[in-house]
Amino acid sequence: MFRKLPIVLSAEQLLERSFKKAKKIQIIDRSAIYKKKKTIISRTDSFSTSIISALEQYVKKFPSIENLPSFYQEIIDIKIDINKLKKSLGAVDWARKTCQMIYSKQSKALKKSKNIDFLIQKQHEIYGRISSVIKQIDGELVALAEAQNIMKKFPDIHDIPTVVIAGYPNVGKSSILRRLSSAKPKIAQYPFTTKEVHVGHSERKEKYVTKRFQIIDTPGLLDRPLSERNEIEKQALAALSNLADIIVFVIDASETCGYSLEDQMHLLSHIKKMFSSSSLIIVENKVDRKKTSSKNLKVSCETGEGIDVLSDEIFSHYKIEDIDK
Ligand SMILES: Nc1nc2c(ncn2[C@@H]2O[C@H](COP(=O)(O)OP(=O)(O)OP(=O)(O)O)[C@@H](O)[C@H]2O)c(=O)[nH]1
Ligand SMILES: [Mg+2]
Repeated sequence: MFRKLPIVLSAEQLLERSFKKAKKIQIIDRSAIYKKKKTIISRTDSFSTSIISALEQYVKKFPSIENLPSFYQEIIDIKIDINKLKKSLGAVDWARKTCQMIYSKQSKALKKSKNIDFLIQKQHEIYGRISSVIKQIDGELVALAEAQNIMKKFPDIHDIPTVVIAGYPNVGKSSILRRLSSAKPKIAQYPFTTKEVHVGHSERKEKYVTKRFQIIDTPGLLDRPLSERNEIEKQALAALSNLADIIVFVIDASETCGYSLEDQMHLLSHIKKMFSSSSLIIVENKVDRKKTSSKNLKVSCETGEGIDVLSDEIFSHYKIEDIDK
């Protein structure tokens, strides 16, 4: 969704690129004076318009945050300082307008004169004034490029039935996504391996209907108040609140994740209350290590036990009216 954002250059890069492009221009004319005059005008034209149009693209192609799906709005809010971003966009737009003004005013004077010294002087004036405007917004251009780099890495989320896998850190959420889809999230034996949301897909053809789910692996959540949650945990909550039709809550009863079953159950009761409109599937993972007598679904990502049953359970929640979503 954000992959096609234009590459935002720093002030120095933008000026260098525009100067280089302008320098290559050489106009041919039988009259030596006209040749010089036309070349100066053409180079000044090229320099100014390439800067103005780059600045225009940066602002125009930047997605309007208010019109984005709510999940992205929340993730942007977590990962990017929106006020700073708005300020940067405003500054870039101000620079575009200022450069446009400098260029239109001065280029009229250029076109009228035949005095080469005057033309060169005017050309340098335009170069100098535009360069100084661009240098003034260097910080904003860098901030915009940083914001875009973060956004380009956002997962591609679609408006289709969605399963969100959640639970304490290290309980096996990413292992479950790997088992249920072809996605390959990183798996490791330490908490907070997953630092952002990952997406996989699972589909089944049943008679004439293709049932397709988007499955989202989230970073681990600790059982603590929102005000104490870190940026990584907040992304999990953003996925749960904005995307989850079904929540697969993963428990590690073996406690090899490093967290007690009691704490995990406490988090579960919070999740139940917070996201009561989503369907909930409770899964005990790592049953190769410990199997409890609870009624929860039991799986092992190590041996594959129970994965088919989990998949059946997920697809049993598929609503036919969701097909057109
Ligand atoms: N024995 C056993 N180990 C498992 C099982 N599932 C996952 N693990 C191991 O548990 C550890 C954590 O697995 P992950 O899938 O990374 O867990 P996670 O919940 O995604 O972890 P975070 O991203 O850090 O929150 C890894 O060392 C896995 O190999 C299982 O069913 N049995
Ligand atoms: Mg993980």
